Amino acid sequence: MSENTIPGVDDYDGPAGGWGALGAVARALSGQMAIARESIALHKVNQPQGFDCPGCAWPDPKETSSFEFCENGAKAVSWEATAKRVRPEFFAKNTVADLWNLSDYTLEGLGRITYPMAYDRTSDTYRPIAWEEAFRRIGTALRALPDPDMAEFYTSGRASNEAAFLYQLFVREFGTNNFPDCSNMCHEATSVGLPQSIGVGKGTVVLEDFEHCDAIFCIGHNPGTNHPRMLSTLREASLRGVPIVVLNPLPERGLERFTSPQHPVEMLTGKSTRIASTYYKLKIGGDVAVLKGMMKAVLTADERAVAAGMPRVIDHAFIEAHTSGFEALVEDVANTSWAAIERASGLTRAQVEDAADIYAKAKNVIVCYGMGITQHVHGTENVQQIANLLLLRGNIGRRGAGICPLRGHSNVQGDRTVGITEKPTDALNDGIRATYGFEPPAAHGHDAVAAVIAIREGRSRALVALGGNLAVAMPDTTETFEAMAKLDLAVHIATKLNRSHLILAKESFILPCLGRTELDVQATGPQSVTVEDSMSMVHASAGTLTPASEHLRSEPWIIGGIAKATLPATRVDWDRLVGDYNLIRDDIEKVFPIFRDFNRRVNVPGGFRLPVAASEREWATPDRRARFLVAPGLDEDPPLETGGLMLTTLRSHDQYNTTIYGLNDRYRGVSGRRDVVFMHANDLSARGLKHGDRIDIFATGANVADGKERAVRGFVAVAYDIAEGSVAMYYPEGNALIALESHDRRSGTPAYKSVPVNIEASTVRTAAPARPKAEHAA
Ligand SMILES: Nc1nc2c(c(=O)[nH]1)N[C@H]1C(S)=C(S)[C@@H](COP(=O)(O)OP(=O)(O)OC[C@H]3O[C@@H](n4cnc5c(=O)[nH]c(N)nc54)[C@H](O)[C@@H]3O)O[C@H]1N2
Ligand SMILES: Nc1nc2c(c(=O)[nH]1)N[C@H]1C(S)=C(S)[C@@H](COP(=O)(O)OP(=O)(O)OC[C@H]3O[C@@H](n4cnc5c(=O)[nH]c(N)nc54)[C@H](O)[C@@H]3O)O[C@H]1N2
Ligand SMILES: [Mo]
Repeated sequence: MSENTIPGVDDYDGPAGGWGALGAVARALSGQMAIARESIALHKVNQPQGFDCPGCAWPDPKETSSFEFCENGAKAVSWEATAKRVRPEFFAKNTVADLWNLSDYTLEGLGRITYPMAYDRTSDTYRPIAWEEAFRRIGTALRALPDPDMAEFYTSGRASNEAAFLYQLFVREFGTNNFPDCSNMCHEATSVGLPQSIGVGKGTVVLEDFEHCDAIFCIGHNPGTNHPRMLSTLREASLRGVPIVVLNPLPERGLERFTSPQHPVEMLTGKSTRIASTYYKLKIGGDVAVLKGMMKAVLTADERAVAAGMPRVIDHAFIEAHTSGFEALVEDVANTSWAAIERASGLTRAQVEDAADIYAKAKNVIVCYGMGITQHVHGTENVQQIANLLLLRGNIGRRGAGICPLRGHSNVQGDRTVGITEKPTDALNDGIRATYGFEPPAAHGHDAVAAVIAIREGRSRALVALGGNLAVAMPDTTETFEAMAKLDLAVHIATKLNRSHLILAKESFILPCLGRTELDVQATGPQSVTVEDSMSMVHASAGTLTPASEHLRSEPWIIGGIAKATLPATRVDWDRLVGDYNLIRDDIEKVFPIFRDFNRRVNVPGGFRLPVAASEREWATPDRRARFLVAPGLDEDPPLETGGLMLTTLRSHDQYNTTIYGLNDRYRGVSGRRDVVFMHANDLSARGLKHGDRIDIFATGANVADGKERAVRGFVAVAYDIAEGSVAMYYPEGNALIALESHDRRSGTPAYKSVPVNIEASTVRTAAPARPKAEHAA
């Protein structure tokens, strides 16, 4: 780092985990939680009788394991179980115009919403409203739409299977498949790409496979922050001597070394375990080049082995018996030059060959990946190149081997399984018709990008959001905010206040719900819900804490209320289902036969695994084979302009998506601020800039193809050990740079991780997003 100093920016020398993590938990708890609630809450996380951690979707170790320590899990729990409240009296004293001026961090930090609220235009405040009155007005507004396809029904992936199932049932009976979903911004490239490759859009490994693998590749994910319990798994593998190869443009501490708070000796001696055996800092968007380069090296080694009469390097028997498309892949890889691979990846041929060598020498390989792979213009192709690499040596459908997408929200995968999809299959619609006797809509609906564009163009007039913070999570902050301000109806089912709630429709409602940590009592008594983790394990979750307010209702209850008020002739007995979630599970089983014997199996500790055909080497593809799929070319994204840089947007250690827990990013050495841009020293000096300078960032290429300027200004340049030509800043601060149209062509996943930019010395000092033209505000 250069000699200049920036307040709040320093080098972080420690490992991931360790005492720093314990200290951070203590601070999170003392800042947010009442002591009485805290002691109960943390001990019930991911326990057989407790609630599923609302943090990430990494699976739990063993059926009856003891509580696994996790700093960011503790933050997620304490953030929900906070003692702070935002009450009707607070809303009465603060106009929406005032609230807009608070930061995202402050807004959510106000605490749990306690009462249903409706916007009142005369006073520019949210006012309390009785539940039944809110439902009546929402039902009237939805029924007033000329066409059900003019409403959008968003889901954020924290919703339980039971809530999500009722939600899709209501929306389909209402008559639309407009299901924008947080998954559309996240692993949609997986959901679209993997079914074409291996017949299923989910990971093929289970946790136990990590005990039997001989090499792990971690591509484009940051487990120290986003899936911290995964570090225990990686630590065990490292201690077994398993090579762990990382491909990431940034040096992420959690992937370098880890001190396990579970292991007293490491804690007391200050020792840490190395995680990555090799760390390749590739260029942003260089993944296809590295993956093709590795395949090229493997295929070359195989040719040599054949010529020398040695055992083959590829698994030829598997390829013959189980796959199609191999010849086309060989041809594509042969046509890809090493010069092109080096240029696009930023790595040398020798480095790529070394990675390939580790891959080829390991009998069983697991490849893990996250948003660094999916959130690109060619996200789907990226995912498919990973599948190609694994298939070359039969690394799918075998113990200790497979593909491992790290899912986002704790139940995003489950929500999709129980019907949150804009493209219903015939089987789904048949199941609904047979179970409920109404005709579900067949026409495909909107995903997240299509939904916001429809709202922008006035084709959609209503938004119902089951959780989340859609306006802030989406690209193009300015346009998305302006679009949302045109709605006739906005309904937010939420636990905490966020900026999406402050973008006003003609009628706006905030409906506060129970969180996963809280006791949910319905007509037949306390209820449990179910969730599905990244490895297709389904298990129960039952809240134990006293609800934050007596006026809160569960998500299923709220959905039932809206459904009854919207659909006077409904075919669904909402009260019966809401009164006993076992009956919802019985219905899930009727519509989705894979949930066979659901209520019994979910009560077994640890739950059960949903079938993943590819794990058994059954390929649900058109030709019943796993398919090598060729992606032409190497440049994931349009080439940069001369002097341009490629920007990626990422999460700090103190955030959960748009929820900002704090202003620190400990492992990257940042404290008390988020207005930073990480840059290579050479990229700074090439622009006459130095560490600490204020800079403005201008989108180029595809993100300004419509002729509009997209820029964020007044950020601070931080010299960082990032790949040259690549720069990084936090999400959502960077979202204003990305056009809604800049997304993966095949899956619609926004290209949040490949944003071509120019960077210049700053001319201004503010960075806050502007309030949209408030059409419906006072
Ligand atoms: N505490 C916490 N936990 C979370 C979340 C959270 O915000 N906070 N969010 C949840 C959700 S919804 C999700 S989707 C997951 C997200 O989990 P991750 O996928 O880990 O999320 P990101 O922070 O977006 O970081 C992705 C990583 O990709 C790297 N990267 C960026 N561009 C590229 C590239 O072009 N190639 C490669 N190879 N790498 C690249 C970045 O340096 C970063 O290390 O975590 C979930 N868990
Ligand atoms: N630039 C950039 N943008 C991104 C990303 C990126 O990497 N870069 N990542 C994308 C990804 S992967 C995702 S998943 C999306 C996330 O998009 P979302 O899922 O829409 O966003 P969150 O920030 O997770 O939503 C937070 C809000 O959820 C509500 N909430 C919390 N718990 C509950 C609950 O139990 N029930 C209900 N009903 N509400 C609850 C609270 O009101 C809180 O304010 O963002 C995407 N946006
Ligand atoms: Mo996500």
